[in-house]
Amino acid sequence: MALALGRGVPPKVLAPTSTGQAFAPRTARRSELREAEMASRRFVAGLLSFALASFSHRASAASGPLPKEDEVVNVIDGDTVKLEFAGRCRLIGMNTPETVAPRQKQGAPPDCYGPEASALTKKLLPPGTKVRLELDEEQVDKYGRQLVYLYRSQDQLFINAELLRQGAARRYRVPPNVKNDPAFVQLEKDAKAGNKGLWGACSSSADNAVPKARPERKTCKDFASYEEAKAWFDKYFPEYGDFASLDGDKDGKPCEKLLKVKAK
Ligand SMILES: [Ca+2]
Ligand SMILES: [Ca+2]
Repeated sequence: MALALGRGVPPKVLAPTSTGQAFAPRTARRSELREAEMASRRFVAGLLSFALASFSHRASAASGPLPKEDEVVNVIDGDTVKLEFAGRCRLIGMNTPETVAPRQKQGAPPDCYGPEASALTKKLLPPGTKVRLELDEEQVDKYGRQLVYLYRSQDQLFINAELLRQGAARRYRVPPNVKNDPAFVQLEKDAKAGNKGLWGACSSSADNAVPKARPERKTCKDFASYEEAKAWFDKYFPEYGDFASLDGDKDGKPCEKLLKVKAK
């Protein structure tokens, strides 16, 4: 059932807009309660979509954990692609700079080389492109995204690797999904050496495209000052949103009461 569930997550539950771009911030900002609620909605939706798939002409393709072949609906950003069956897929082992992260939703510019990376993935995978999926240890992440290695069916181009080769992505190692990591290490090394893509275009000190591991939750009491709270918030917000619920009014300023303390 878990397999059918994961595969059956209908994109519309997660992405209410036609572009699907609202996904990242919405999921990232979700509180745990909201997560539970969404999980149960996904469960029902998963059941429904599984039932529907069973009657569709492509039921045979959907009988496993994921269909062997799928089709691109659209590219969401450099490392996230929406497929017809698998839904929202995060390419494993690499990370492209953000273009639709919560920070950008609040008006921040895209990260260095984000638009270029997104454009490259769109060029490699236009809507309708047939792709082959390969999995690693974990099939779904905590946001309900499928974790995949994608190969373009027409020529077996390994998309995850191609993005690294062209310097559009940084290697991003997240155990236990590391089976291609040794190859990715080498691709990143070569791209760096050749000043390809972001390696030539972005300052090497910019580490903002590599998601930080999600830390323990904090409350405003854990911070000595607003600046400290803001720094912590900004560090994790791009990847995880306001998971510690420090910014109730969603204005990008966490723990404003710390500002008042300072003013006194
Ligand atoms: Ca990214
Ligand atoms: Ca606020």
